[in-house]
Amino acid sequence: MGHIDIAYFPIVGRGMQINIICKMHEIDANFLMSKPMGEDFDKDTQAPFGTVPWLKDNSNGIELNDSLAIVQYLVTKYEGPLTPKNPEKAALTAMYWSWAQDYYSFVLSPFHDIITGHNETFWRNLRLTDSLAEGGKELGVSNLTILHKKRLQYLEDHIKKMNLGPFITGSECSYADIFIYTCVKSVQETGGFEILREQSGNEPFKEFPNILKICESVNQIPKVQETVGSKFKDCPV
Ligand SMILES: N[C@@H](CCC(=O)N[C@@H](CS)C(=O)NCC(=O)O)C(=O)O
Repeated sequence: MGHIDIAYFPIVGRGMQINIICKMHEIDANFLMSKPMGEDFDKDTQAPFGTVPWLKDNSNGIELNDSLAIVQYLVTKYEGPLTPKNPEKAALTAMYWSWAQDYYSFVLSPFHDIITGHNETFWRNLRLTDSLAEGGKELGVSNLTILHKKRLQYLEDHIKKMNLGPFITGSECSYADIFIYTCVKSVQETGGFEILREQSGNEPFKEFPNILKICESVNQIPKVQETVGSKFKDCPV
């Protein structure tokens, strides 16, 4: 058992990037599956904010309950290829991570509610993204598809204008690249996101070649390949 405990769900979500980061930094973590999708951990009673991902480093007792805090802690405390080389890279990485976090929160997460049939208003209101409130599923999917394109277009235009590559902060992969990659791949490959693929002629990133190029650079990293295996195809979302 590793000295770091990390709890998440058996989905890509906000968890797979943490698995990849641990692999790339050779961090020996013990991955727990939280209720209601697993039995190792109860996010409602054990995580301070009732969400996952959650981390506890048993070497010093620190407990973290936010994905950005978790990845920043891991790459700072356990140095490796994803550790930012200077304050400028650190700030840019956090900014691009937050782009992915917003895309996840406002597009992918509400899609999850539609895919999994999560209809409780209170659950959706917690996310401030009650896309099912008016018009039901069909309008919800259509609105979220528009939002998906809008959010991606900003990143695409920015990459082009700033001539960024092969990774989002330059020549080296950052933890932001990993999150952008897991978001894109989950839309491209997981069973649940067929709903969005169908809306976009099976090519949800057709208009975003520069984003796809960054994902391809991440995909070439052997430890990324080793971690993901067939998980994108196996996970529901
Ligand atoms: N800002 C938080 C958001 C955490 C979050 O909403 N996690 C979701 C899973 S990706 C969750 O725990 N949902 C279950 C719930 O809210 O009860 C982070 O990035 O860690």
